[in-house]
Amino acid sequence: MALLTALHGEYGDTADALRVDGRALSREALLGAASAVADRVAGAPALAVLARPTLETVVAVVGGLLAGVPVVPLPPDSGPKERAHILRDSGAALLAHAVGEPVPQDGVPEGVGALPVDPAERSAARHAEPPADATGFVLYTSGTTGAPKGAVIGRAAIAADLDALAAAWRWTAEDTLVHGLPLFHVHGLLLGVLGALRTGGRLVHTGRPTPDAYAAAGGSLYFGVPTVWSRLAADPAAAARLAPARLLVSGSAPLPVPVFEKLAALTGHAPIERYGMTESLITVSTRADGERRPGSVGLPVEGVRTRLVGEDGEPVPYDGESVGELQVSGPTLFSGYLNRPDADAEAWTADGWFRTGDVAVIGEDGFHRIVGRASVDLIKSGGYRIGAGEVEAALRDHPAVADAAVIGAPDADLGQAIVAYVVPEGSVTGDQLTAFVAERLSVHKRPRRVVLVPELPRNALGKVLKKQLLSEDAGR
Ligand code: MLC
Ligand code: AMP
Repeated sequence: MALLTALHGEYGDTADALRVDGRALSREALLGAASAVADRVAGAPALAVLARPTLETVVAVVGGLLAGVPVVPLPPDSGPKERAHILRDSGAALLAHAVGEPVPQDGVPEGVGALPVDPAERSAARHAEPPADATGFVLYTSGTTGAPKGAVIGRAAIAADLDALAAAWRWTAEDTLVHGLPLFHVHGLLLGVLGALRTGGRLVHTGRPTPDAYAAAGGSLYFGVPTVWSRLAADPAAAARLAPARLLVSGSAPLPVPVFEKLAALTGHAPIERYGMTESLITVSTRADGERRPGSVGLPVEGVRTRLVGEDGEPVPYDGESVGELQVSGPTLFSGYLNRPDADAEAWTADGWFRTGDVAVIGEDGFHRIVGRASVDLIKSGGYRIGAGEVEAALRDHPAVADAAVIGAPDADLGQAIVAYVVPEGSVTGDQLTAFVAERLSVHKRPRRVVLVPELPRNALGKVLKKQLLSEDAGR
């Protein structure tokens, strides 16, 4: 069966089946434009896509998928260092971008050719469906240290996850999905674009996920990260305009209970909360036809199994109180990290389960509650996953930085905000350091605050005491 079922005429068509930031395409037009991309990329080792929130990005991604070429979404604001790593590590031969749009020069290795994408182009060629076990994407995601790792995601995993979510959320061709999330992650791209192209409903991508844009979009199904929902809950007039919708879905970070409650009161819809990871796709969710409990992510989706494991390696009871590491298995899991056998060895258990690194509680009724991350060094800010180590390494590249430690400080808007504690050597300001990081890494990895200190608290082994830094920071 095709991955993007709806592209092949199964659910009919409309002139605005797909709308991104105000520009629309029918599914037939998307198929023609994406086939033109597929004609040009067929046989390439991988296709990188400069993933701005545009129609061109969707056309390029679908083109890569039609051709059976692994797609590597490149965050459009990634600095040269991050860009070079992603392009080199993935082995991408081509970088797709909107025709007429400037392509970054820095950090694009020699031999990576630019591929201008024009949504007005059409090709009548029809590419044979690649095998289900072929790679769909290599998605770069942060670990606690080092450069981002490429998670290799199979087409079958995507199909399995989308079908499981369609069942959990009763997501059908009747739905109009609305969101404005970035097109280089699981949430915005795999669920938010491919989901619509598999279930057959319309898609409205709002460019940015602002309360006004969501209010104006008139959808039935809305996706957002908690920051988006909390901004919407702070705008009662916009929130009230979501009342006619069918389902609001939150994920990518914990949805604070007060935001859940406010949203329910303003829109009349208790939001669905679901949990996932780049590596596992979405594995746990509350259901459209089930209880939507604030602070809980519900039950494993169809085909997925979960278990809780204690620090001693023993199973943790499902009593609603005992915490353990959440491990997952099932058809939605990724195939492994690209070029990183060391990371694979850490991530998988001997019996084939994936260690999420999240700490959770499971109740007697099977409902899952995510308590937090096992490591303070994996930060979620605005739903973006950011490794403290990567930001620290970027800061240490600055000649006036002797030492640096990055924490995720609790933040009402972003969940966590990146705060850098820096020991300077010579004269440097916080703003200069923030700008320095922004030149190297994606914008969302910039520290929101830089605190200059004479030294960092360390234990006898020389390890920075991040928990101490977090509590000191809270007192500032
Ligand atoms: C940002 N800005 C900064 C800054 N960081 N300025 C100074 N210093 C910094 N450190 C700038 C921005 O460039 C922007 O400028 C302005 O400040 C507002 O930025 P912001 O507060 O970040 O707001 P916004 O850009 O609106 O971002 C919030 C957000 C965004 C929620 C829209 O964080 C977002 O899109 N998050 C989604 C992440 C996501 O999709 N994660 C899914 C991962 S997949 P200007 O000039 O541009 O306005 C996954 C699996 C799963 O997790 O389970 O789903
Ligand atoms: P990413 O790889 O960007 O998809 O980030 C995955 C991480 O996001 C998970 O390991 C969790 O820490 C976090 N996450 C995703 N969804 C939720 C949720 N509903 N509640 C709490 N944390 C979540």
